[in-house]
Amino acid sequence: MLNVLAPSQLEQWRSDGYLLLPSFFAPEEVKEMLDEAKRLCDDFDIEGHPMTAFKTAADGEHVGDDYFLNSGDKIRYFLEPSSTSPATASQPAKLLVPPSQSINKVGHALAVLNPVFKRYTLQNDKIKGIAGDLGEQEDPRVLQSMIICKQPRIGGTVPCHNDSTFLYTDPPSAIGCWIALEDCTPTNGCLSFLPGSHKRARISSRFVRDPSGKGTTFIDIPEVKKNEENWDEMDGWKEADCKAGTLVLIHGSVMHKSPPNHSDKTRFIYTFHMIEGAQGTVYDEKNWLQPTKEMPFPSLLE
Ligand SMILES: O=C(O)CCC(=O)C(=O)O
Repeated sequence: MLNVLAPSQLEQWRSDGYLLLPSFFAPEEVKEMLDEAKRLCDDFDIEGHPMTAFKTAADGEHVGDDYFLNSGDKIRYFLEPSSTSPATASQPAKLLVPPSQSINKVGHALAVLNPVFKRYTLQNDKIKGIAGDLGEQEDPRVLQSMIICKQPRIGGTVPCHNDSTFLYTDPPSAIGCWIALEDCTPTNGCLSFLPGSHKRARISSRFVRDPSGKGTTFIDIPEVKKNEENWDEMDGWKEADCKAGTLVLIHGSVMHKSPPNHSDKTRFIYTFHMIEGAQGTVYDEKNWLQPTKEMPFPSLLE
């Protein structure tokens, strides 16, 4: 397997819980992914779409309809909440911007179903090398692969969170691979991290399918929640501005977030996650995202 990470980079990863790898992908590789991301957005047909917006806790409620819950083995489009007029009793929600500019994200099985993104994920020797070098997962399985658009002027906040809240395994094992397809700055909504928080943060809450059978909900883990620190308000947050082509590795417990995009520039990225698939680690059956019989989470190193 390709050796990609230097010992100093591994040390930084372990200490900070995230790692920026500038120029991980060459400009022509980034262009291929960005062109494909833009093509997917241009192909978006709003006709028949359920107007599912990617809402988070910052918007008052988290997305959770069937269109979202059944997207793990498909390529589906989720709208930016402020790209639509609110639905009323007499009027359905309507798009306020052209369809291609209304999209918050496209997911969640690009790594399997889209040949371009598959090439930069499951079929990519450098990505396999990263998983090998990190050495944290014996049998990394890829899930939740998606494009996040952060559209100019309307791209919303991603509130402070860690990823194992959303992709819980016992023990926690999620790692995010986040690839900048365009330059990311504080103005167009780059990521920020609280370095080292992965060492102190425990999973205090879980994003799950609602036990009632409809929608999603957060369930707190009371003994952790009651002692939880206010991560968002802490000193020490660092902005992770980066150039197109940078790969950002994100530990499943590290606290991170991104601000809205008030600029005139897009901020397209491609991201996927890996979880431990080897025996001894259990992917939780309550998680919002579930593998299907037709599409189990694919193994990266097979
Ligand atoms: O791209 C963003 O702004 C947020 C992404 C994120 O939080 C994640 O991939 O966990």
